[in-house]
Amino acid sequence: MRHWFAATALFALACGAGESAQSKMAVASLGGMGGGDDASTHGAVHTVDMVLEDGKYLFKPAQLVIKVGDTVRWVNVSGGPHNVQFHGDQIPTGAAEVLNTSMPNRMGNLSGKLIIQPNETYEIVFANAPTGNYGYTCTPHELLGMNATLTIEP
Ligand SMILES: [Cu+2]
Repeated sequence: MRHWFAATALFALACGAGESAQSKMAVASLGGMGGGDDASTHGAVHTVDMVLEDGKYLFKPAQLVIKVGDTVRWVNVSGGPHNVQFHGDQIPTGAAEVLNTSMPNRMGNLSGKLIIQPNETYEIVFANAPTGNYGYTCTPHELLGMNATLTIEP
């Protein structure tokens, strides 16, 4: 009964003389609100450089603390190609699903695409990510010790 009443009321409103412009505005504004809740993606942006320095492949900083909703932007500064690959056994419970959903252009499970061009970037927005420590590596340079830890706080 409730739906029937609402639909009838809207219909009556839309058909009311001189009311159509106002009704359209109301509908437009409702539509805008339905565009998605981006509030959790407006956190701080942190930069991590990926470098080859003195013969060592490094994430700089190798330890980074962020808050849920923040963005991390990895930059291919030197020594690329690099990528970001999280270790499945070094992330909080429930994080794998969130990461695989949040990581753009994955080339595999928990593994971001290679960034090849100088200063090319790779970004992850950690919205809805479980808090805790996230160990990750760079697939091409994992055996060369290119590892880092991200800590997500509430
Ligand atoms: Cu690398």
